[in-house]
Amino acid sequence: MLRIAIQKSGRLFEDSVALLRDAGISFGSSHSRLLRSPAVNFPLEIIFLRDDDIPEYVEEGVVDAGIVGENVVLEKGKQVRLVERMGFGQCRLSIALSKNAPYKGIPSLEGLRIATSYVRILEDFLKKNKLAADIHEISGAVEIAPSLGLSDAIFDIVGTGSTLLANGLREVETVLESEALLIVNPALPADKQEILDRLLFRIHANRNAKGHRYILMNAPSERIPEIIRLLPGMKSPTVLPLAVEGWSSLHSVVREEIFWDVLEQLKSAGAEGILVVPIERMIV
Ligand code: PRT
Ligand code: ZN
Repeated sequence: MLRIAIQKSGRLFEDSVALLRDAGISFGSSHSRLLRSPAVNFPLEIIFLRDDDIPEYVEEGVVDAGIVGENVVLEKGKQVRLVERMGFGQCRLSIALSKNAPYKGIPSLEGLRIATSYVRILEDFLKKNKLAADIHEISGAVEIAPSLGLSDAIFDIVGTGSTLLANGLREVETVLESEALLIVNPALPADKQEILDRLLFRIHANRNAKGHRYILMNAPSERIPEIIRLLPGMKSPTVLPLAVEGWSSLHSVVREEIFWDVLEQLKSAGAEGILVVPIERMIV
């Protein structure tokens, strides 16, 4: 059985639950009062924790794996193995100044008082840039520190940036681009690794499916070679004869990012009745 920790409530909760459910894993109600929930159809137990505790629990082997923001993983500095970037929970850790404060690049930060709850990451950044600054550790509502006269700058998580704006602050340096990570205990035994691999297989099948579309079209048979050149599919496309003489049906898989471009080119190449359908699961 693999024990995986996810955030109990908060910004990563819903995406983490959706990821497991989309992988076909059923578990009991994920009500916030519940602290653990065994999966009914997969050897997995879900433990609901505060995100700050997840790296330590994973390091100590209290849980085998966890889904948590990279910002938290780096700040806690625990010994964990990174398995996968999850593609959700994106944010950045940035330095912000009062909107009217002068800023001429990183040297302008020298000697400033910076309020943050991310002391370790900020110290690493300052050290790398050979800067001395006065770090004030505070645990919440960091954005109001400059207006209270507590600090000259802040170092905090930024999502859309509207909280900074609302507090009269201006983002001047991005120190870290973060997203949710899947981390595991570095000494994961082989039987648990096997379960993790099964889980990853499902997660990848879903991710691949989301990034691709299945495309079907009809075209005059003499146009097929040209159309095939336009389709960078998984292997070569499927070509089937239509009941009408001289026409074929062609099926392929196209990457999400390029399918609009490909559609236009297919149309100019003589394709008709083009259908684009979502793919539910895709194993490559
Ligand atoms: O209770 P628990 O300790 O588990 O939760 P928490 O309150 O510590 O964390 P939570 O749920 O707020 O965030 C969990 C994780 O989501 C963070 O560790 C980040 O990895 C990620 N994340 C993504 C964010 C944001 N986006 C984000 N915008 N975490 C916090 N914010 C804050 C930001 O600091 C600002 O105060 O949200 C506010 C709004 O941001 P703007 O820039 O969109 O205005
Ligand atoms: Zn937290």
